[in-house]
Amino acid sequence: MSEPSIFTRILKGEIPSEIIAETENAFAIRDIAPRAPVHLLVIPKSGEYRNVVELAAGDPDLLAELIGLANSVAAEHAGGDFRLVFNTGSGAGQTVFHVHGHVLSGDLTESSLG
Ligand code: DGP
Repeated sequence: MSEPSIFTRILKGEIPSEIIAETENAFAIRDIAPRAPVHLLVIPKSGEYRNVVELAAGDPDLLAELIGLANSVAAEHAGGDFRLVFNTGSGAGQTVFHVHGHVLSGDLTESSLG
């Protein structure tokens, strides 16, 4: 068994982070190092999928649930419009291998997820 991810530890309350919204199978938090005026993360509660490609292949309904959660947190925290980014692979800047989407909003001209 691999170690629980940082997001699993947040979900269990082992690492402090406010859960700002949740659905049956997913939750949302604020990114610890925001790179946009609004920078939230939407995360499946299960850490079994390492990236969005695995999630789409293994559980497309959960991917749809994640996108719905992104839409609702963007409506609540970002006025509606948002960018949804899934870094996929370390070469693309992924550092946590528990699939998560970055919900970005506000002035994005300076934002970079690299
Ligand atoms: P990525 O690079 O795509 O794997 O994004 C991982 C994100 O997770 C990164 O933007 C920072 C965020 N992050 C890492 N550790 C923590 C933490 O302990 N709390 C919160 N809220 N966010 C974290």
